[in-house]
Amino acid sequence: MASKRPRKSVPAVASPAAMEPAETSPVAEALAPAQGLQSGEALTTAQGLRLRDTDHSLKAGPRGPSLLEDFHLREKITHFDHERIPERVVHARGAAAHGLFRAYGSAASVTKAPFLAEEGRETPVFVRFSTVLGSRGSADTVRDVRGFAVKFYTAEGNFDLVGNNMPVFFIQDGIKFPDIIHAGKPHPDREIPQAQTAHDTFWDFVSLHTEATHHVMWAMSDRGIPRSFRTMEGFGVHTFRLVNSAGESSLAKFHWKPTAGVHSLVWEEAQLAAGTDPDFHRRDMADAIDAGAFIEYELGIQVMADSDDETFEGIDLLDPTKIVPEELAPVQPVGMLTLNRNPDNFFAETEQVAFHTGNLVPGIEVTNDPLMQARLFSYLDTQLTRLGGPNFTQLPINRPHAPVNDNLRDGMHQTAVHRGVAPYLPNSLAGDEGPVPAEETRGGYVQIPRLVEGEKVRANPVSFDDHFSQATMFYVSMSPIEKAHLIEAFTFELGKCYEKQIRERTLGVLANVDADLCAQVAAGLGLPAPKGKPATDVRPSPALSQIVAVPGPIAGRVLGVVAGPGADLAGIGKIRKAFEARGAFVRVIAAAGGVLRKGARSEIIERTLLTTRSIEYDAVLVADGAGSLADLRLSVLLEEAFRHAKVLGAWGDGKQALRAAGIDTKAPGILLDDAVVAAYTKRLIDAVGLHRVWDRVPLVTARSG
Ligand code: HDE
Repeated sequence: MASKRPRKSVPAVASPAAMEPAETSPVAEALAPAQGLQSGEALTTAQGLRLRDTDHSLKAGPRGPSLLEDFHLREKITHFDHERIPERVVHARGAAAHGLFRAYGSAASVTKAPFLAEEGRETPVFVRFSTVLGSRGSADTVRDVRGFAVKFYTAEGNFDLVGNNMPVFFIQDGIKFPDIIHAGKPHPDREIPQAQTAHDTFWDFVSLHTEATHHVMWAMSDRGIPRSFRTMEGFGVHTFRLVNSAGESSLAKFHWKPTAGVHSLVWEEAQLAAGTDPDFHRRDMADAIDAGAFIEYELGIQVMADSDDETFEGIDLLDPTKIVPEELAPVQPVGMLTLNRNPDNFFAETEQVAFHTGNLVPGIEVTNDPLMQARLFSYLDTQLTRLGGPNFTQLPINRPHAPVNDNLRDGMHQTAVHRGVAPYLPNSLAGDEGPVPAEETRGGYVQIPRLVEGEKVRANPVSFDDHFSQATMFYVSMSPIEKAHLIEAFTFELGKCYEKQIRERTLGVLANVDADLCAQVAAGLGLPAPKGKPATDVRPSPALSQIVAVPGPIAGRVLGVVAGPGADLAGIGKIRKAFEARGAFVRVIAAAGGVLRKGARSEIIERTLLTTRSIEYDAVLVADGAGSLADLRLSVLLEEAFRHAKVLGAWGDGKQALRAAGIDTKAPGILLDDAVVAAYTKRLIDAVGLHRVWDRVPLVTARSG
C-alpha cells in the first residue's frame, strides 16, 4: 500500500522516557568508518577512478558487441551479481531499530552487570524483530512467533538477549530444532505454503510431539498476530542465572513489557494486511520513529531462588515449555528501552546484525536448559555461512563499543590491520600492544562454580513429561473473546490440512487441554470430539490475558478521518491536536488526492479510497461535510472496520455515510456527535485506548451466521 512518510511535526510520545535521537550516537560513531567509504563528489569505480559515463557499455561501434576490456561494465555487473547473502535459516523476515536502554538500578541486588545494576546507566541497543518461518520477502502479519532480539552494546562487551514474543518454546531440547523448523517451513516438494503453519507437516509434527502443545496454544492465540511491534511483549524464554557483586546467584526470567500495552490484530485483518500491505509492521515502526513517536518497553525480571533442583513452586525452571506465572513471581522492573532511531541502511545493519545467545557479560550466566545449551552452539555457527566467514564481529553493527583486543587473526573479510608478531598467549614479544588476561573480578565467562556430574544419557528429566497442564492454564486464563479467537485459529489451521488423521490426532491433543476447546474445534471441522484427561487442578493466571478493562495509551495508533471538499477542517484539526499530543496519528482519507482547504485551514489528503484499506486504522471517523460521499469503497472500508471491532464515529452529516454503509449506529463503539467538542475527543481517545470494541463481536457473529 502506498504510504506517505508521516509529518515530521508529530510530537514525541508524551512520556518522560522518550528521548531525542542523539546527533551523533555511539552507534552512529561505530558506523562512521563504513559511511566513510563514500566520499568525494564524483562517481568512481571501487578503485577510486573517476567515471565519466556509467550508462553505456564499451562497444565496437554503437551497434556492435560489448568489449571484454570494459572493466567498469564487468565491475558493476559482478558486484551486483553478488549483492545477496543467504537469508537467515529462521527469522529471515525482520525489521530493526536503534535505541537506548536506561537502567533503574533496581537489579543491583541480583546482578553485578553494570548496564542493569547502575541507576541511570545508559546503554545503546539495536533491536531486531522478526517472524520465524517466512522468507525475507514474506508478509509481516502472518500468524507466527515474533523474534525480539536485543543487542546491548555495554561497556563490558555486547550482551544479546535473543528472545521471542512468547515465553515458551515448541521443544525442550535443541536437538529437535531442525525437526520443528522442517515441519513448519513450506513443503519441500512444492515450497508452499509460505510463512504459515496452516499445513499438514506442521500439525503432523506437533500432534506427534506433544511437548509443543503449550507453545501451540500461544501461537494460535492473539499473540501470533500482533497489532505492531510496539504492542507485543518480549521474553528471554530460558531461565538465566544472575550473579551479584557479592557472588550470590539467583535464577531469573527476562520480560519486555511494552508501555503501549499488549494488543493484536484480528485474523481477517491480518490476512488482508498480508496482501494489501505486506510491510505492515516494519512500516508502522519506521514511520512512528521518523515522526518522533518513539517505542518503549520496560525490562523486568522474575527472580527465583537458586537451588540444586532448579525448580520454583513445582515448576522445573530448566523446561522451556513452562512459564512461571506472574502471580507467583512478579515481574520486577529494572530499566526502560526506547527505540528512537531508524537504521540508515537495511543491509548493513538489519541484515548483517548477528545475535548470539553466548554474548554474555559478567553477572548474567546461562543455565543447563537443553534448548539454551544447543543455541549456544548454533548462533556463531550460522553466521559463518550467512556472513561469509569468522570476521562478522568487525561489521559496524556487530562491533562492540567496549575495547577489543583479541588474538583472533586473518580469515575471510578481515578488515583489521593487526600489528605485532605475537598473537598468542603467553608471549614475551608483544610488548605493550599485546592483550593480557583481565583481572579475576573483571573477567567474562568466569562462571559461578557449580557441581556437574551424571551418567552420560540421552534423556530428559521426568519433570519434563508434563505437556498439558500449562496449556490448560493458558486456555482457562483467556477471556471469552480470546477463547473464541483460539478456537477459530485452530479450526482455520486444521481446516487447511488435507490429512484427516492429522486433524483427528490434533483433536486428541486438544482433548487433553480442554474439553470445550476440543469440542468446538471438532464441531468446526465436522469431526467427533474425542475424550481426554485435561488437568482439573489448574489455576488461571490473569496476567496471560491481554484484554484491557481500562483505556491504555494510544501512542502509535492511527485514526483515519474521511473528508472531502467542504468538510469540517476545524473539527479535524481539534482531533489531530489531541491525538498527536499522545503520539498517535491522524490520516485524512478522501476520494481523490490533494489538499483540502477551508478558510485559513488546510489538510493534506494522505490516503485516497484507492490507496487505502481499513487495516491501516485503529479507528475511522467520517467528518461533517463528507456524509454524502457515495462510494462503494468507503462502504467497504467502514464495514470492515465495523467487523474488526474497531471504533467508528462521525459528526454532523458524516453519520449519513455510516448509515449508507449499512452500519447500525446504535451498536457499541459507534461514537456520534453533532460537532467536535472536547467531550467527543475524550470519548474517542478512551475508546481507542481500549483497543477494540469487543462488545460488538456478538452482533457481527450473529450477522455472518
Ligand atoms: Fe533461534 N536461531 N534457535 N531461537 N532465534 C536464529 O541465528 C536456533 C530459539 C531467535 O534477529 C538463527 O543468526 C536453535 C529460541 C531469534 O537476527 C539460528 C534453536 C528463541 C532469532 C538459530 C533456537 C530463538 C533467532 C538464524 C534451538 C527464543 C533472530 C539466524 C536450540 C528464545 C535473530 C541467526 C535476529 C535466530 C538457531 C531456538 C530466538 C540458526 C538451534 C528458543 C529472535 O542460529
